[in-house]
Amino acid sequence: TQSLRETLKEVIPRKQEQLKKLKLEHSQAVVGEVKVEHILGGMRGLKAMLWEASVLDPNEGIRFHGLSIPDCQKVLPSAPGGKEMTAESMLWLLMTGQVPTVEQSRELSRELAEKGDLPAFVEELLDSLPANLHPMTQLGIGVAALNRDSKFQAAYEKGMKKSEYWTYTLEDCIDLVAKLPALAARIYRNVYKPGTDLAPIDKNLDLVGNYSNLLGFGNNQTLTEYLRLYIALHGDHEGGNASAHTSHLVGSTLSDPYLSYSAALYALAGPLHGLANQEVLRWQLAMQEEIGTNVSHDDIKAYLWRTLKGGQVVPGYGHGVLRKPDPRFIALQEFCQSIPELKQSSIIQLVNKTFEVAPDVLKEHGKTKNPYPNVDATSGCVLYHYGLTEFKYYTVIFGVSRALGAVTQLVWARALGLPIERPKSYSMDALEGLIKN
Ligand code: FCX
Repeated sequence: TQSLRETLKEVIPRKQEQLKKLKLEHSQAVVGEVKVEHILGGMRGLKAMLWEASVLDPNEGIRFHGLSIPDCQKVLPSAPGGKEMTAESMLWLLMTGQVPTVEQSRELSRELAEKGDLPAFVEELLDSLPANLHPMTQLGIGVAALNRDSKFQAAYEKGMKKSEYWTYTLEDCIDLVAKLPALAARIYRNVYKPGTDLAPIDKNLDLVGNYSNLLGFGNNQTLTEYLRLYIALHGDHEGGNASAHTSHLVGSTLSDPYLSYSAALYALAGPLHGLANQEVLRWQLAMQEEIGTNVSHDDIKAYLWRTLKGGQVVPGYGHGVLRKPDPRFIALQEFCQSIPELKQSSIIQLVNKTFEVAPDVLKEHGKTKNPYPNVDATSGCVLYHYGLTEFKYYTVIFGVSRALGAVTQLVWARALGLPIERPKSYSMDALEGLIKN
């Protein structure tokens, strides 16, 4: 069977040709206009980036190389004994645009497991960090430190050809994805379970199977399957979101994949982005504390208004691009509904009930362009139900996942020879000058 590297070697020349043709024949074609609102409004909606692995439709949600989430759930290989798509199947799809065979995805699992151990100095570095340093800060530090062994950086120093950039980038990307479970689980152990042993990486397990095992939840098949789905689903959400864009921007300077992804993690750590899943749980638990578990729709409505009138956002609702309920939210909710135990869970029921009320309240509030839930509205509640209750840790799981899309883009950006990013900025005076002219 063809390996990931062999498949990419076949796919890349075709894409390089496509890019050449686009440049040659359409460089001057107009696909949109730049308005002052784009410059003042966080570039929302501005068509300004090339991103191969996925495209986000405001109404349908994300598609990975054209495949919707339900499509992926049907065609992407699962782990032995499981039903949900694995992280490595998703990585393969994102990287190559092709659905891997079961054998290909297992082969990738094996490679990742073989490369999964951390260098001793990174273990020592993580162990030296204070337990009250946010887990996301720790993850970024750990990922950045892995760049001591960057193959891209070493080859760059020796002087490699531009055409070789992507091959070394790919090696770093595989190493990085492989080491994320050990890194993320060590942080969990150090912060929340000090003194306990970490399981060794099992060479026969998939990436998320190992991650779950290292976290101490390996015996919980339902949680492990949920994590597989969660991590595959969060893998990529086109290029303009803050974490993906950060990784791409930093990578465009030819910083290696470790430094690029470390930077992305600090964008993900913001409460308007990935940290929202921690915030959702904090907010739902505060609601439960204040109004109890057996709540009516009116109780939730009143609580939502208190949040909004307090000048806060409702975490887990709204989106920069999406204008309908997030299909990732729906897929995770369907997972909960398919497991009787989860259906009965008070926190999952509360998330559901909030979904029944919040869109109307947000519509009445009248500010957000999207009153519907995003993925963060539900992603933490299953973790919480099964005893992974340390919600400051939740964004780390998102961080393990988002690497799949970010590293894919790093490989493609180097394969396509994309340049260093350098958009033009203006002061308000200069902008007024532009408007007058
Ligand atoms: N609750 C209250 N107000 C909201 C809101 C929400 N959930 N979502 C948006 N608004 C407000 C905005 O704050 C803005 O107010 P302003 O005009 O006073 O500044 C107004 O509505 C217009 O914002 P809008 O254009 O709809 O949304 P943006 O593209 O600016 O922002 C995010 C998108 C996601 C940042 C925004 O909806 C939000 O803050 N949501 C809550 C946090 C969250 O769930 N983030 C996770 C998003 C995502 F899935 C992820 O990255 O993980």
